[in-house]
Amino acid sequence: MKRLFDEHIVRNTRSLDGAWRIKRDDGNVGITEEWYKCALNGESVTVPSTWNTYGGLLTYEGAVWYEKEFYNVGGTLRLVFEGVMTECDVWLDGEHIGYHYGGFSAFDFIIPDTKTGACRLTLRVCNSFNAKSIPQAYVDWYHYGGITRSVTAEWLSGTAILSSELAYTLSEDFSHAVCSFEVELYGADGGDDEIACTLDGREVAKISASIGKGERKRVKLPSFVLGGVELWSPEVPRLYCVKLSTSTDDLYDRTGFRKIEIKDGKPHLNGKEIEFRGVNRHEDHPELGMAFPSALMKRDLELIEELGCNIIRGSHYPNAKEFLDLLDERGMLFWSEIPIWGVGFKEAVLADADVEARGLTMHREMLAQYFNHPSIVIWGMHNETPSHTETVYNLTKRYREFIDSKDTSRLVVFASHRPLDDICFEFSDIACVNQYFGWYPYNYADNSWEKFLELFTARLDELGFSDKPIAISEFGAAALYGCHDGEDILWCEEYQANLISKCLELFHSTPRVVGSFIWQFTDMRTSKEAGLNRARSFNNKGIMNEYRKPKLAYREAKRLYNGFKKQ
Ligand code: ADA
Repeated sequence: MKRLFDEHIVRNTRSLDGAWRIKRDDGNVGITEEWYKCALNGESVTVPSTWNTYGGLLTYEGAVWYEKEFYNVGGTLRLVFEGVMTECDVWLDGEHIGYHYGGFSAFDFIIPDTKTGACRLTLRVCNSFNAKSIPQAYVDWYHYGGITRSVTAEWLSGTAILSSELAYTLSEDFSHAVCSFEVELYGADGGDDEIACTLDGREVAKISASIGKGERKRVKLPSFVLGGVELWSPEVPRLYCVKLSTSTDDLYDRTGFRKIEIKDGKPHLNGKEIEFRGVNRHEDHPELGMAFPSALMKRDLELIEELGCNIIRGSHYPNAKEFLDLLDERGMLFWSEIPIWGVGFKEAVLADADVEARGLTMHREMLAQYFNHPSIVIWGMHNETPSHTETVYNLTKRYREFIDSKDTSRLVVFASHRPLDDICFEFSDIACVNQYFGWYPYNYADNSWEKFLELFTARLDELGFSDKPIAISEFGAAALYGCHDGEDILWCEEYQANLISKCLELFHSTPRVVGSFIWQFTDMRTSKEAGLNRARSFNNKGIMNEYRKPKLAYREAKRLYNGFKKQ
């Protein structure tokens, strides 16, 4: 995995990033013509990337085949894909080894008893949409395709450690934590071994385990008490180094101890009330799409820190692990969600059992892969669905039950665009609403935000949720970078800046509102479906343009957010 530290020192790993070859499959004939059986002789590209970066493929939707040769040292080979958009089949030397759906989560395949020597890895990657896709074709981001995140080959031996999750409960005074690790093991050779765990170099747990060859199983290590806990917080993002090892393998990770909860109707972090000063961010670059370059992740984070934010909403899908590592290091909070997004998800789509199951798998993958990141304080279940219907009520209930069965250490929410008839708020720790008064509809001069907040608060109280905090998970207006005119002129920087500053002042001074998430950090390319209402086919509600040049709204939000920080 591409992280900000090495996950393995003992395990033999090799990055498969770099040169690959691709061949587009316009007629979708690759499988029937068995393209996986021999070399594709396609054109060279660099992975990770989106194919939309390459000539002639900017708007291509369908299947593209990828191929790479590498030296296999033999034995148990594990292939780890951190993100392939959106679905893919994988072959090794012409043998089908697996399929994965979902563009934003990592997956792996383990192939035992492989031969030593040069081998050929082939992928059929497809970004088409159908009635069961997550997301649906109607999204407000671009339809990218390709191997968008890193690929790694690993060779496993003995008892290998595939993943680990640390669950902990902090004492009331936060001085100590009762901790337990659950690890996922793989029997590359099978047999007995000891799994040991250290935190910052100090051994904290050990267990013996037997595993069969080819078996994948989860094991809980004995729980232990960690005294003198140094908390992770935005001010002091203290991280602990986790090392898990067997006699033949190792896995490094980092974690931090913190407590997020709602108390007396307000979010509290480590016992202290916290106001969320947030921004929505797409992991998107104007030239490179969702294969977002590492070097620019840090730049984005610095710009968001300067803005005075303490939280980012990863709208609308799990972000690269590397970005989460950065947030862990710098004390930035994060809301992570799956791409069940808006308009495309009509009630009938969400009523489909396959779609619901797919969403559940995405939740399962997100929770498992991001479990140890202290920066993630919120899991998001969905965004702007028909949450006034029983279908979505039942779906939300099941998703919430699932998340609660895996992790009770974070807040769980969804973002509603129909707060006045939504029936799902009981499943959300914060009532999160997306509203665009001042843009759709264009009526912010008549105090619609103030009126809305009154109505919404009254509705929550009536429903018996008088203790439920409100967050404005999206609000904003579009402005074309460099377009200047009066404050009442739509699409101008002045209009956007004025709207955002009025909103921030209002939300900050409304006691029931505990956070605001500006829509959005930067402009970004959008889909054909959404593009009709979007100048340049971009969502222009960024407070910076797509090249991270500040609009007036960035400066206004920076002034206000940094001011709120001091209060
Ligand atoms: C919705 C949606 C965002 C974006 C926004 C907009 O609230 O959740 O992804 O599309 O609208 O710009 O209209």
